[in-house]
Amino acid sequence: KLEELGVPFKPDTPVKPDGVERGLVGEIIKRFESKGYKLVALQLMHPTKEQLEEHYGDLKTKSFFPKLVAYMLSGPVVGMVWEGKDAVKTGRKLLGETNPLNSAPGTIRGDFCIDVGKNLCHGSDAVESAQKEIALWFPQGVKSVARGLDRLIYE
Ligand code: RTP
Repeated sequence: KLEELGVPFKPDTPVKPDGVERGLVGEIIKRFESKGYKLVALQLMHPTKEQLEEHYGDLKTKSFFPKLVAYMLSGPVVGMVWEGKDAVKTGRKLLGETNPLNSAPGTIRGDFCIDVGKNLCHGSDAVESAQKEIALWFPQGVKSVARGLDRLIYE
């Protein structure tokens, strides 16, 4: 287990097409950096329909699924992996609620958007999903930058 190895959690946090289009990539990176997380992978990507159907597999039966996939295909996204203490749980706090109208000011969604269908960024909801999502979006592997943990852990 990663926790037993002392490896900090690593959520996968892509900036969605509206975030790239609106020039908010730097702002989103800044929020995670300012909090104290380390950026360990970053990539501008043009996702395929197949990758998105796998990424959002849990939502396949939802009525909004086709629109969600179409929106995620509408432009490039920026995939990121962040490393640090409790990064999944705290990372999602930095993002805010799924619906930006319920997101507190001070969160990314609370400060920059109003539509659930254009909510700027995704954050893995658990360490296990982060591992699956990192494997999906960064198949080349991600190298830890944590002190004393300089080794490939997602090969
Ligand atoms: P994400 O996976 O993108 O981080 O978002 P989340 O966990 O906060 O929310 P989830 O329930 O996994 O939904 C994934 C994305 O689907 C879109 N959505 N649209 N009622 C709707 O139209 C609706 N509900 C969800 C959102 O873009 C959400 O982030």
